[in-house]
Formats: sequence, C-alpha cells, structure tokens
Amino acid sequence: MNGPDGNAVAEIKGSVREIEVLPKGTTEWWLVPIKTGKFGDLKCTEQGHTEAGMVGQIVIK
Ligand SMILES: [Cu+2]
Repeated sequence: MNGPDGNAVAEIKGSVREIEVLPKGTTEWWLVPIKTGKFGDLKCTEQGHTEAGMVGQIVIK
C-alpha cells in the first residue's frame, strides 16, 4: 500500500478481496503466483463503473 508520496508504506499479506485506489493514486501489488492463467474478474464494484469500463485482467505466465 502506498502513501501520498507514492512510496510503499505497508505490505498486505494474505488474501486480498478489495482495494481502493483514490483518484490519481497508484498502488503496487506484489503477487506470489501459484498457477498460470488469465483471470478476468478484476472489476470496480461501484455502481455503474464496471459497465463504464473499470475492469481489468491479471495475466500470470
Ligand atoms: Cu470505479
């Protein structure tokens, strides 16, 4: 998790169900992959945002 200056301020370990990135914010997310594949269920849960295109895909090679 990153602070206002963009530098990491914490590491979150364990399952992550939800993160919120504020406008103009960034975050880094380190993953320890346990299997390869394309995972397309990354989406914003705010009403109407998924339909507006706030979706993503994680590709683990
Ligand atoms: Cu959104």
